[in-house]
Amino acid sequence: MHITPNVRRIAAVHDLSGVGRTSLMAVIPILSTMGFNVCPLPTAILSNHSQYPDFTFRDLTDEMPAIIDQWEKLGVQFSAIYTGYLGSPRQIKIVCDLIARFRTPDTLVVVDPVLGDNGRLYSKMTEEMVEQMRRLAAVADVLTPNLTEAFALLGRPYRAECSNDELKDLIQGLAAVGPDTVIITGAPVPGRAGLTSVIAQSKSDQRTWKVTCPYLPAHYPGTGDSFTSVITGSLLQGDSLPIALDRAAQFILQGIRATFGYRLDSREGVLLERVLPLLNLPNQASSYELV
Ligand code: PXL
Repeated sequence: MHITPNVRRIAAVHDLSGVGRTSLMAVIPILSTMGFNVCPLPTAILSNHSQYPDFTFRDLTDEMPAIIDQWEKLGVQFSAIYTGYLGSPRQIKIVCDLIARFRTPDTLVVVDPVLGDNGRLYSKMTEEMVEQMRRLAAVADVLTPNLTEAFALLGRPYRAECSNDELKDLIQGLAAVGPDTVIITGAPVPGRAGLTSVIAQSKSDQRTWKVTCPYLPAHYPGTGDSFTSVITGSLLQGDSLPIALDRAAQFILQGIRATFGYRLDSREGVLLERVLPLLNLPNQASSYELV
């Protein structure tokens, strides 16, 4: 008798930034720890992420179609295709092509529309990137914008504090473009400076879930990448949407707590190495609510 390991592959389309624990340097350790075989399709190589004042940037757009062709030749299959930071508008067409060629009815397509944070676009992001990102969002099963990205994708002016009804309206605006599930991260809780939240809804369900967490006054790049990585792993493991939200929010909170007590340069991100083992523990705190 032959026993085959049930290895599930995830195509991970993100940049590789050497310093700062963003993108592939969060995606690979998290999803590997959760038991998946991550296959990176790097979009660019940076010395460090783009929230530092300067960085080197090698665009890999020209290499990507060759890698995709080779993957097709190898006959590899993916349980999920998960995209994040993209380095040029042309890459978005290439990624749409990857999805069209490798998607099966069982493939989970997760799009994290990495564009900006705190009301501003990242330094390499242009209006053309925002426009192209809308096209990619349209083919996602799961879309995970932060609040800044949600407003940018809808072409609406950014507002930091939104009521639950306003957040639901953003979710529905984004779902109308195509994705089944929209998760908005980093939504401040009006009047409660010490809290932050994530809110989500699936078209196929219509209930809206919210997880509220303590907010520590520090900004760590890469937490969005870590959040969506845990969501991807959790949904692939068969968790429900609110449990996936809980797991991801708890993991980010633990990462921030593990880091905040030190006097570190917050641009280096959270001490991911310290908290990875938590991914293999059962979900302890459950705090989701219906809103
Ligand atoms: O964490 C998102 C991200 C990914 N990749 C690069 C970035 C950022 C955020 O700053 O600069 C290169």
